[in-house]
Amino acid sequence: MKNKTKILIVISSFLMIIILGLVFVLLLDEEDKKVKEQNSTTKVIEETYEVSPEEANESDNTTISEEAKEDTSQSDKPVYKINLSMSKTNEWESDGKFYAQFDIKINNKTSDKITNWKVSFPVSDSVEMDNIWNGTDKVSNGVMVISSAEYNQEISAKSELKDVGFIMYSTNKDELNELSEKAVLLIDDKEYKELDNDNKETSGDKTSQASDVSEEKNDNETTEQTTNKSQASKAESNGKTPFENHGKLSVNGTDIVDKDGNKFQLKGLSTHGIAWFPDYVNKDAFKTFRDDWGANLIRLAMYTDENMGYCAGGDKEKIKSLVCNGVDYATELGIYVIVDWHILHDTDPNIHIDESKIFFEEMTKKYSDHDNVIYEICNEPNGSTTWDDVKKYANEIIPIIRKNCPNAIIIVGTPTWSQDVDIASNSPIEGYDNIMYAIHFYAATHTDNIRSKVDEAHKNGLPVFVSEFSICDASGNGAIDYDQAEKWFDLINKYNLSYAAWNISNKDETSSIIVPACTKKSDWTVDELSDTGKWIREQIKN
Ligand code: IDC
Repeated sequence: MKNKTKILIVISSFLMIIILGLVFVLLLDEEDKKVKEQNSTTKVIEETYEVSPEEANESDNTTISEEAKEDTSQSDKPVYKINLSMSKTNEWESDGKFYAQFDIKINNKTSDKITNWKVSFPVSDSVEMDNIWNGTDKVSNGVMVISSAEYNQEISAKSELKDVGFIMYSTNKDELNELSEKAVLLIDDKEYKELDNDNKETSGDKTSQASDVSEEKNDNETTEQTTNKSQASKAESNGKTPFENHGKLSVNGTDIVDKDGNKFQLKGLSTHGIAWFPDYVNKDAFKTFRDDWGANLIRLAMYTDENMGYCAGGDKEKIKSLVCNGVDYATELGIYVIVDWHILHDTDPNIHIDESKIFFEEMTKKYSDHDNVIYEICNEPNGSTTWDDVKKYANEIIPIIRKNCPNAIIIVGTPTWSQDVDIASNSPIEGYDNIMYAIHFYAATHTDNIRSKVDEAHKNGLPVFVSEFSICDASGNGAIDYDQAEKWFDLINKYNLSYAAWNISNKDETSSIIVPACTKKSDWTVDELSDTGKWIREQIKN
């Protein structure tokens, strides 16, 4: 019995040890879990503090920004091929004023680059701009217009412009909240409305909205096409563009002839200085001249020496890109275009000959396959500049152009503000085809004595081009002389002279074809044309 008792005691003690061991292991496990949990909490806390205070603020901003995006209901906006998103990314209050920060993004989904973008929205007097980056702001007549900075005017095909932003403040918080909804994208100064059909397969309400919108697009397209068709038929009677009908031009005797050898007359308008009036270099303006005026020519006047001209401190790249845009628009519209090296104040073209060489080398290389481009190498030699001086210059510039464009028409300016075609006709430039000579007139100043120079030149077989004229006096201002203007046009038509009227702008001077009060940059009604504009339109139309 004693032994049995001993065995029982040993067994129960053994069991007790096992049980105690198990309890101990369980307790340890619990403890371990707690420690692990504690560790992981610490880790979360550590991770939280791994974010720097600035970054923490940014993430706060992100939260605000998401709310703000909802707040601005970007998602309800139609999606365009070039889509604007202006969203409020932050807001705060300070000194009793409400501040809001906005981001502008422009997504260019098209295959064309954008060169003139603006964003506009109405503002009341209570809203002020505090700060803007990567853009410029201007308020006029209660409309805020945000334009590009110098370096982000261009948005390449299939790319998005970001990083433009601004902060505005107001005492009226509601107005700030509504700005995004009211923002409109302007491309080439016209509200952009071409919808992106590929984006209509979105969810929920958006789908129905998008399909509504896409119907709207179809309507728009129909209108646009009708307009295009009727406008194209106005361009030339068979519905084709001037270039489609007449192609590469050349000079035959005193005439310009087209690809089929038929006499041809170029009729159109000259810009004012493109650096001063850049907004008129736009496709819709050129289209208006082609379709509403019946013009087949645009002259791009690039001043070389006047106030911030190309060789006088102007932004060369910017000015050059205006020339290139102008050439591109004219080409797309099937019209002819003159690239004009507009000397004036710099009386002798030899003064800037080095820059002229570089310019024409670059332009003719770029447009070597463009048969619609004409090069005018010196607008108006004047002062003591002689025809020999001009010939010396021309004989250096023409070979540069000829290397890239063996047949392009070249217009050479003549002394005395391009009046001395008679002198040129006695000693024309030799060794090249397709050279023409500029005659310029301002009808209230230049009358019979200058017309007789044209008669003389014509008699001598000189091909003359009226690459600039107006019907007021030689200052570009003063009264119109309709009688003299009629006489000039009799001569123009008698000799089948091609011409470009000075000038496409609304500057407050008689020669501007648009009235000063009109700020439209295309699609002008007759009422928006100055007296000069109205008269010249009639000449071109006939
Ligand atoms: C004039 C412009 C005027 C501008 C001035 C600059 O009309 O707004 O301030 O140039 O000097 C020309 C020139 C042409 C002149 C025009 C009228 O080719 O540049 O434009 N003109 O003066 N030759 C004769 C007249």
